[in-house]
Amino acid sequence: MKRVDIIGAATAFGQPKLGVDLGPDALRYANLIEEIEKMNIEVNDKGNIYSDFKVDASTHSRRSENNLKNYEQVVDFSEKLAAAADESVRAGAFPLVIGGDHSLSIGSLAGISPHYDNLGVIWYDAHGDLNDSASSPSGNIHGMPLAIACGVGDEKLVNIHKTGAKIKPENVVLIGMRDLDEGETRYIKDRNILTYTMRDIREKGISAVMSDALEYLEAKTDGIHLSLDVDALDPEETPGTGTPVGEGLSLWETLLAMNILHDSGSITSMDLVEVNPLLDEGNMTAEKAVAMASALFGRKQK
Ligand code: 4U7
Ligand code: MN
Ligand code: MN
Ligand code: MN
Repeated sequence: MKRVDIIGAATAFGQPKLGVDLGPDALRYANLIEEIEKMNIEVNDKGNIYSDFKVDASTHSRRSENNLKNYEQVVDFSEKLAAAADESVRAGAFPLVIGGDHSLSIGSLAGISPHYDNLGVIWYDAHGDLNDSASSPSGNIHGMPLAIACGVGDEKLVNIHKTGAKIKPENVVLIGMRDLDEGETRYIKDRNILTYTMRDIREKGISAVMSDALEYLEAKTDGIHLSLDVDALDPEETPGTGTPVGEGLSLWETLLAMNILHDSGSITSMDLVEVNPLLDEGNMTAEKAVAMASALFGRKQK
């Protein structure tokens, strides 16, 4: 890896709560760049990407076209982010896209995936993010990015940056699942997506889960993108996030998971998402997210 490019995805348009667009700066305050540099890795902070649309607190997420809230904003933001992520991979860097809500993965995967024949994806999250506008109970686009990347959903969103699906469902692994909607469960079953629920993790242990996920993906992909939603962790660990779900992963399990991914040498890009400093206790969620990213880049646990 030549260097890590930090791309700040300062967007809150994928969900209704204000403040998640401040996530990239909360991560910088928590010394994200310095901690990665400690691993003797060159870091290039490319600053933040913003939508041309400004967040209006009085109308944010109220209007919904076809059950897709803030639709034009998300389309606009996704195009911009895709261009930045594309440029970063083209330059030989490792894009670390920091959010921002999880709708940013529409843009990051659109920009990154064209550089691979078969990009694998590890989706580390409490949620599957596999809804489309018909199955979504909320209309919040942060619950849809993985479906969109697989080519399911609104045409404009599916065709961001490059026409058609960006990844294949057989190249996806879901880890940490404990809040799946009906339509998502059906899609996972129909496409036979490799899924580790919290129960699976309790039974097998996080280390076996990560090794199995890697073995499954390494055999058939030429790069692996990690999409880490901090709500994969238990809300006691990461309270500063918009859609917390109890009985989640612990920090130590996640640091171990990141060390295993680091040791594989197989991860080629990453999203770090859903840090909302306005919902946090101090800046603890950002601080833990920085620890997770550092572990991915090789910081060892004692
Ligand atoms: B996140 C939800 F209904 N599934 O679609 C939805 F439970 O990026 C939650 O993982 C989505 O934080 C959570 O709105 C999106 C809901
Ligand atoms: Mn989530
Ligand atoms: Mn998510
Ligand atoms: Mn969330």
